[in-house]
Amino acid sequence: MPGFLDREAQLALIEDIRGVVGQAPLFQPVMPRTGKPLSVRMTNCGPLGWVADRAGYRYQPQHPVTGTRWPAIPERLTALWDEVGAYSQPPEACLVNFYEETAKMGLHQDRDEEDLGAPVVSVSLGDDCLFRVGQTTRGGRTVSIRLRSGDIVVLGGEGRLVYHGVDRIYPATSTLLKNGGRINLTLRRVRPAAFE
Ligand SMILES: O=C(O)CCC(=O)C(=O)O
Ligand SMILES: [Mn+2]
Repeated sequence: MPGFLDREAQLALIEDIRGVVGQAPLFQPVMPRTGKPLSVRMTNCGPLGWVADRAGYRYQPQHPVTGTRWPAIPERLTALWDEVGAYSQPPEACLVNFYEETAKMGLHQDRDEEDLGAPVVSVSLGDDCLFRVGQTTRGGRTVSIRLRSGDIVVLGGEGRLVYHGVDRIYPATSTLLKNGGRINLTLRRVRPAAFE
């Protein structure tokens, strides 16, 4: 959904995320086994947060470095989930990815969630990126889309398990973040409703 959030809404979200990062600082995730750092830094808000370390990829209630619980998902984001996610259960995790100029994210599926019936709602803020979307199996045809600040992508329904990734950031294409870079937020439902 190109241009879904206007400038004012984007700035309000940045303020919210500043609050989250103040309580749950960005950490450097690493690849399971190899320990190779991912190029993004991340944090989370919500009852659960996605983490990556030598032991694997998973959702957990605590920040991996500080050991404290993740801060709550800001109301503006739960409202956005209600508006565009249209799912019966609230989101449980909001992953915050911070991309510096040279960061990227390889093609992958989002499938660490137990409830794959729920969509993933993704918000782009700051510099543009080249986003790539493929098929539900690895190696299929892909299309590239330039995502701009304020765009929303919903991975849901038949598209819930498509491969996707970020090939590059276009530095200095947005003035939203004082020091540049790109922030991506993904709202996720992790557990089936029975676990509420
Ligand atoms: O940065 C993006 O647009 C995508 C992020 C993503 O795919 C993820 O965090 O799983
Ligand atoms: Mn993803």
